[in-house]
Amino acid sequence: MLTLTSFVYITFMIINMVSGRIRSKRSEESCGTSYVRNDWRTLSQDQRLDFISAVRCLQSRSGETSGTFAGVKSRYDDFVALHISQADYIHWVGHFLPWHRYFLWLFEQALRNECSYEGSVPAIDWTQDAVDEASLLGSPIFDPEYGFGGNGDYIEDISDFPDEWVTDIDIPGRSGGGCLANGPFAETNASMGPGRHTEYTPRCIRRDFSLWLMLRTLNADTANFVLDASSYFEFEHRTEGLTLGILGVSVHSGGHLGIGGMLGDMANTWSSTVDPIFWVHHCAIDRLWDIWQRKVDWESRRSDIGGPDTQWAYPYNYFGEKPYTNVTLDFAMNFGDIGGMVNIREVMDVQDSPLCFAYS
Ligand SMILES: *[C@@H]1O[C@H](CO)[C@@H](O)[C@H](O)[C@H]1NC(C)=O
Ligand SMILES: *[C@@H]1O[C@H](CO)[C@@H](O)[C@H](O)[C@H]1NC(C)=O
Ligand SMILES: [Cu+2]
Repeated sequence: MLTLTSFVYITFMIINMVSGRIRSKRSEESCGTSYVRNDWRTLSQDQRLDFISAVRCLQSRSGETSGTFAGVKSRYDDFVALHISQADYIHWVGHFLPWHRYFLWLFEQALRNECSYEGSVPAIDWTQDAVDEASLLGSPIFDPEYGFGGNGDYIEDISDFPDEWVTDIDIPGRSGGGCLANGPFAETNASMGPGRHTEYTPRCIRRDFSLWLMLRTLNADTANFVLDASSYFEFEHRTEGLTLGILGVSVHSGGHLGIGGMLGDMANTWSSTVDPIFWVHHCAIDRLWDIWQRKVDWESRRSDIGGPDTQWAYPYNYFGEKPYTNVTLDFAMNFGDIGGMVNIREVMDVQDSPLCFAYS
């Protein structure tokens, strides 16, 4: 039976929900400390070095999941192993963006809580770099001293590399392939990969730039095409790519394959996280989603979600039809031993609890 009190209360709740007051009230209460994720370009040299030191700190602390993944030698590797183990379930699916949003946040929390880092994961607005080759190569992100270093040395003949090392589509304009030649991670070994391996296989981090691909996919036109999507379903589709081949590469794969080329780690679907530039690129992608959400009609976009729960199902049915359902806000995402299960609903608003940050 509906008592008068509960009727009044429910009516009050509905009015509040419609006016959006409950959520904003909740976020004021639950976001005790919020922080801002800034663009790499706007950080001071000290702030850039702080981020790099924090990453190195995670790489020097002991991991928590080596019981499950033998290759885990550091706290950083916990995140690498989680991404490898989930990779077949979190790409080319509707929850691609929410999963990576929360993944980035977990990594950021580890930097802040375990390595005394006071900043955030930085973003990068690639559209400012992807204007010509000189701007790309000169991007502060690739700086050897205050950035992540640049390309690997050029390896012309890649025929001796095992299949699992090599990107499965041809990347025109590749120009590297060797171990990182400079930068703070040139001496750092990846513990796992390439690919699905989670046993210990120490090896250098490689990059194999294709400036051609970066210029094509990270420019303002591509970003605007993605941001012009009229639904989350379309936004996510445009972010991951409308077709599987090189011509369909969009903002997400563009950063991965443009930096990783044929031999580089960033190009690897499973183990790309071994290259710390992963975090900045994914932050750029997450920032685009946040911009899209807030650009028009925030009230509906903060709860707009969709896309298949299963990899390679419609609209990513490149290999034939697969049964699927579209994800909803109640879809549970898997963060393994690091983060447990988290519903998409929890990560729809970066400024609300539990995330509590904003993009500048
Ligand atoms: C990196 O890996 C290589 C290849 O396995 C190995 O020879 C080298 O000693 C490792 N370096 C470090 C610092 O672990
Ligand atoms: C999933 O969502 C898309 C876009 O709204 C729609 O075209 C498709 O029919 C939906 N699929 C299912 C199984 O409901
Ligand atoms: Cu990923």
